[in-house]
Order: sequence, then C-alpha cells, then structure tokens
Amino acid sequence: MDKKKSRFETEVIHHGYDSSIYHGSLAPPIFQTSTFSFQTAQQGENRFAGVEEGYIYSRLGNPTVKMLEDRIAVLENGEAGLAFGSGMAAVSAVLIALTKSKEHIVCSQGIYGCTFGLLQLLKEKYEVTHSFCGMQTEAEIREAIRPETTCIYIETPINPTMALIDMELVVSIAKEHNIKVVVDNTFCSPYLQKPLDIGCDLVIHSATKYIGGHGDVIAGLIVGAKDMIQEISMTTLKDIGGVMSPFDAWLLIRGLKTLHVRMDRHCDNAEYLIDNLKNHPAVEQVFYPGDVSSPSYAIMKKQMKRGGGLISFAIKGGKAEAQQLLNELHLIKIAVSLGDAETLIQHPATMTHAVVPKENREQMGITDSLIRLSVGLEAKEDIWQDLKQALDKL
Ligand code: LCS
Repeated sequence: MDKKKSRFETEVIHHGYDSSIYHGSLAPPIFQTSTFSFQTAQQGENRFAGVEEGYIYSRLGNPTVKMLEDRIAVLENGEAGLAFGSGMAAVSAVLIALTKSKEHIVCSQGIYGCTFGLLQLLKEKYEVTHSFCGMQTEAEIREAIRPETTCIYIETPINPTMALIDMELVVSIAKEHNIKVVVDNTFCSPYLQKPLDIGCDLVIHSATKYIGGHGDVIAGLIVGAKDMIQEISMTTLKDIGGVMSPFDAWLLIRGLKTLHVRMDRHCDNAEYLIDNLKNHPAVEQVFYPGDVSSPSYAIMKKQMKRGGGLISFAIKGGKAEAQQLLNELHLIKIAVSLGDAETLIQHPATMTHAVVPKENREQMGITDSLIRLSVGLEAKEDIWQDLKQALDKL
C-alpha cells in the first residue's frame, strides 16, 4: 500500500528518503558513480532486457537523481519525474519527443528566448512548425489550432511580461482535439501552481531557478504521467543524453527543503515593492499578476497561490535610461537567471530575449523600456532603498 501523502511542506523535506538505510545519515548520500557493476552476466542481460529492476549506467538512471525525480513528482501531484542537465535540455527533450515532422505546436505569445530559438531550430531542421497565440480568449485558442497541431506549449506567467494564461480554458479546448498541453512552471514552482491538477499533461522546470534557489546549479525537471515520462526517459533523454549529475541532484534536494519558506518570502517582498514602484514617477507601468489592478489578477486567483517573486516594469524612457538604472544599483545585481536569494535585475530586450528578433519581441510586449526584477530574500526595505535611489536619478 502506498504511504499516505503528507502536506507539501513536509514532502519537500522528507519524501522518498529513509535515512535508516544509510547509517542514519540525515542528508542523503551522493551516488557519484558513472556505472553500476552486475553480480553476474545474467544479471546484466536481465537489466538491459528490463526483466529485472536495478541501475545500469548513470545516463540511464542514478539513485540520487531518482530521489529528486520522485520528490518533484509528488510535489507536482504527478505520477513520475525526470531530471535533465539544464532547463533547456528538458524543454528540447520534451518538444522533440512530442512532435514529428509536419506537426504543429501552438505556443504562448511570449516565452523564454532560448525556447523561442529552439522552436526556430525545430522548424528549420525538422519541419516541426509553430505559431504564437495570445490565448486570452477561447476564440483565439480555437483559431490557432490546426489539424496537424499535436502540442500546446505555454509559460504562465510568461517570461518576462508576467502575463498569465488561463490553463483551465486551454486544457478544455486541447482535450477536444486530443492535443497535449505542456506548461513551463519555472516562474511559480509547484508551491505556487500545479498545472497537472488543472489537467495539463506535462510540467517543465528550469530547476536552476526557485527549485535550486541558491544560484549554484543549472538543471531541468519534468513531471507527467508514468508512460509519457518513461518514453522520454528511454528516447530523448537516453539518446540525446542531457542528464543531470548526481551532485546537482543533491544540491536540488537540499534547495527544495526550503522552497515553501523561500517562495512566501519572495512573494512578500515582491508585494511590498509593487506599491512603491507604482508610485514612483520614473515608472511608467508595473506588471505583476498578484497586483489587484493587473489584468491577470482574476486568473492568478484561480490558478496560483500567490503572485510570485518576479516583477517586470516599464520605465519612462528607452534603452539608455534602462541601462542607466541598472548601472546605478549597488545591492541589486545585474544578472540574468531568477529565483535566487539575491535580488537580480536584467534588461530582457538586450539580455534574455536578445535572440528574439525585434519584431517578435515587440509582439511579445518586450520593449526597450522593460526591466525584469527577480526579487530576492533580502530585507524588503533595503531592496526598495537601492531601487529607489537608482530610479530617483533617471
Ligand atoms: N524556461 C524558463 C521559463 C526560463 O526562464 C529558462 C531560463 C529556461 C526555461 C531554461 O532553463 P536553463 O536551461 O537556463 O536552466 N531562464 C533564464 C532567464 O530568464 N534568465 O536567465 C536564464
């Protein structure tokens, strides 16, 4: 019988680890090995044939990595998880596994720059086509679906505009057409949003971000139904080979233990900054789904626990003023990535989304005056003080 599931805050710390098997070691061991020896040649044959369970080679599975995969699966309310060497390794393994030449992906209007680049590559090299859709109305979604559409790929919140997509609406239409819905849940983590509960098929994380939480690992995770995860594991993970190292899995297991505490503090700090940013004369507009005046607020209440730790805002001015603002900061670091303890600021048009052609960037709402802030865990007053003194100089 399955062990009864505990609450989220308990599972992030305990799920799938029995210290009594490992000399009482409170922290789990790192199985830092590339291969596993078989007791007999027959055992080796059986493991390769899949008639006996057990490890073979760390590209095909590793106990430390497996512990993380099982834990993230439980946190997302999914059947199985799978780990990758980066978020992009996860995104590419999923999209290659789910599509064939001549098939079509409907994608949210606005995605991470490298995911945009991957879609171009799939089109040019493998004739997997895609189109972007705002997905704000039922009619818009229906119109975007073609007979050859096999996958809907969304980010919500969208990087970096913070717009939301109503997953319940997308799922209801996708189910009519037997189309798989894939959600990049990087910006929320399973603490704030669980797309599988709404009926989405697969969740992707850049675990580099909130799951790791400390800016010291590049990693990716996916969660979904057992058969789909098994298929990806035995095809685009095994044969393309973008696996996670045991040490990185260990860092992520450690990071996950404080996910719930960190996420609430990221949200508290972001909420404090919103009111201050909205009232600053150098700020044109603030984009944060947890803000009651945001057009996404109703969707946020429906599918997210809180607004999250990312804020985007447009300043009065253009690229020169945006760069000046970044250069005036002291505490806040100019860096891409997000979800770390440190508050990070970046300019999407020239950094994370520089690979997206200007025309597409503008359709996505990424102007030269847009700035993205990953709100850290420092004292909220200190973050605001730094931001304010820089904004005052514009
Ligand atoms: N998905 C989203 C939503 C992301 O923001 C990123 C990286 C990825 C996937 C890829 O994950 P990675 O391979 O880097 O682990 N986003 C970044 C960003 O916004 N700034 O720097 C990286």
